[in-house]
Amino acid sequence: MGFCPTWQRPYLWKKGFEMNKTVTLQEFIMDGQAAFPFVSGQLTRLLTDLAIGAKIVNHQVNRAGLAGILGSTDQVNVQDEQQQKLDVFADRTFLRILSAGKSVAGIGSEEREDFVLCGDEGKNGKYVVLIDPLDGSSNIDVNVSIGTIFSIHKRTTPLGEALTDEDFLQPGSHQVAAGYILYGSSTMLVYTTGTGVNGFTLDPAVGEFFLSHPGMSFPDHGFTYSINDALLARATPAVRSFIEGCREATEPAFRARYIGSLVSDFHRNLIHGGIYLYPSLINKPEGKLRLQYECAPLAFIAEQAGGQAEDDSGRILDRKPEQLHERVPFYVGSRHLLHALKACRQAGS
Ligand code: AHM
Ligand code: MG
Repeated sequence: MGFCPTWQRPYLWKKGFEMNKTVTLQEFIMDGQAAFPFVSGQLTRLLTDLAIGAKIVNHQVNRAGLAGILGSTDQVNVQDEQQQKLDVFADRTFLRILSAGKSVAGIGSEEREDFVLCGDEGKNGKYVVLIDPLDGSSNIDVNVSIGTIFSIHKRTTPLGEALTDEDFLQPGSHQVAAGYILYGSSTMLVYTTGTGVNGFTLDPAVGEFFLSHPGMSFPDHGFTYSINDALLARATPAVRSFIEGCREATEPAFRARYIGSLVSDFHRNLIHGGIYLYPSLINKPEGKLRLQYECAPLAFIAEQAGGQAEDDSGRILDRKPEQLHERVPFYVGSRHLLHALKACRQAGS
């Protein structure tokens, strides 16, 4: 252990919380407010609103089959993908709740072509949110875990002025917070404000998130790789050689695990150790995943948990987006596996 002491010592322990005490997400956020430079009252409000949105979306996800709202709408989103009904619901829910608070100036959603300004044309809120309201939505019809991913930046234009594109096109390294909600066998909210990663599990009986995974970190060694195998023939030689290496390893042997739902695949790898890859492809060099809505927030969490996240040329968090819906190849997970992938790249394989 020991290369990143901050995330080894979860915030609660530093503050002297009793770890046998039940801690709600709200308590945790409130307590953090005073301790960190960016955790002002507005960020507290914003994180609280995201948790409220999570509970509402979770309720709909759980009752989707019963309510007859499974399946697709006939609309196509900005990425030319067919939208699912729950995508629409999640998008509207998060936008409604976040716009109603006073802390958000503007929101970019994976489901919307352009960003949305909140309040008085975005002049007042301190933060900008980028959100994938329901990732992995092609899995909804088959009852597979899905997720929400969010990224929070401080606005760059001064308060009182209208937001510009630049507020939404900041590199991931400027994020003040990022997180995801996993609608799985349990519903979890995992987030970071740059001082480690903490996970909270929803108790559906009382409708409250409780701290269940303090100080999350990638295990030092992980032996799971997650990639859509059908894409491999079109992936780069480095990725093919890396996967070949994983397949050949025997001491210990690797496991291949791919749910096809990014939040679920990332979460499993964070707990057990592993690597997720969505590579650049011969006919699609930019890959599939969106820098702003998926890769940058998960990269922030990964680094805070002692892991690593890269595209084909370097650190995801250093990449400055040129457009809102930019796509990037994405490799994220345990450090030693990212190092091995880099070695394949450097070997020119
Ligand atoms: P989405 O944002 O349209 O849901 O797409 C993102 C999803 C990820 O959750 C998942 O890892 C990936 O797409 C799966 O893609 P593929 O089916 O090409 O393997
Ligand atoms: Mg998505």
